[in-house]
Amino acid sequence: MSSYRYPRIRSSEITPEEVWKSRRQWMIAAGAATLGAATQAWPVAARASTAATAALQARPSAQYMLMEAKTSEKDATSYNNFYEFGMDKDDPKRYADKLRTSPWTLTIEGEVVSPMTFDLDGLRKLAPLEERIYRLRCVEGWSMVIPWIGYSLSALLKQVQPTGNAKYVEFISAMQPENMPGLRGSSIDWPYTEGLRLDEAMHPLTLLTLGMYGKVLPNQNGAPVRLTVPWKYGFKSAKSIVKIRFVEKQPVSSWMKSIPSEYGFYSNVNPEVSHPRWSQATERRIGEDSLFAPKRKTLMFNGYGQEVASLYQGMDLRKNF
Ligand SMILES: Nc1nc2c(c(=O)[nH]1)N[C@H]1C(S)=C(S)[C@@H](COP(=O)(O)O)O[C@H]1N2
Ligand SMILES: [Mo]
Repeated sequence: MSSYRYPRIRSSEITPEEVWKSRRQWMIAAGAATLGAATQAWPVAARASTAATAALQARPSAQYMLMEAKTSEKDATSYNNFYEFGMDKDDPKRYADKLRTSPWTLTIEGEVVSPMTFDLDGLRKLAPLEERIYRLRCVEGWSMVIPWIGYSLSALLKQVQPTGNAKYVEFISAMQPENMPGLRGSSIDWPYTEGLRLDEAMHPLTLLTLGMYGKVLPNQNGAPVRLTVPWKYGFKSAKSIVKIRFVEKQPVSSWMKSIPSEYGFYSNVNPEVSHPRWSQATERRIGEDSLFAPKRKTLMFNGYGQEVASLYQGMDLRKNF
């Protein structure tokens, strides 16, 4: 634990942004217009309060601040993969407001001495929240640079004391059939499931993510709690997690189950090993979509080789893709 103290919180930071914005607009309107026009502004504010994302305080990480232009918040929250809400990039933004994020519990079980269940408040208070800027690289060939908020997953995992049999960690996303139109599709064996080797899960880069862009996670980005594993393809970063299970055998992820020829367990970003449908040599940075924007070269381990290459020493990464 550090001795970092949270700055005093201003009211603008604990009020959902849209509410204080529209409240400010209402005050401006009230000053300028008739009372009738002003009262009409209230229902709008009330509606916004349910969907708005509240500010979340975090200290900038000393170690993990990528010096690259950030993707705009608008792009990062409107171009998403969250198949529970549909296959198109704009489906998550359109439909994920239905996701029920409160109450939320995350249960940690399996090969552990003491299984535990956390609510959101417990998760937020478990360790100091940090802002970390990470690259996110989707296997489809695009990437973003996002300021995430959270703390190393290891801080959470240590609480339950893994047994000697724990070799892998499995992550299971929420299933809310009444709220997730995508669950009716059979492309994926629901619930969305991912996995990491124990040392990958305990690596300090692996982020238990509770927010982004200074706010709590928007639903379309995996509210209220997701994973961010920046040296692996984006699909390893499971959204809206409800269960973490320590296991002895290598888990079979949803993607491995549905298309075993295309998806392996490791899924490290590797420009030298192409996916059957997509070369992984280059990537398109979201927001740089002009005809003249040069494609970027994809970096081994998405640029995190210095931190993680040693985890794979002696492994054939063509076989273990
Ligand atoms: N539960 C769940 N998690 C998921 C997905 C999903 O469909 N369902 N999509 C994955 C994929 S393919 C990517 S690229 C990232 C996208 O994260 P973002 O929308 O926050 O950029 O989330 C990953 N996590
Ligand atoms: Mo992805």
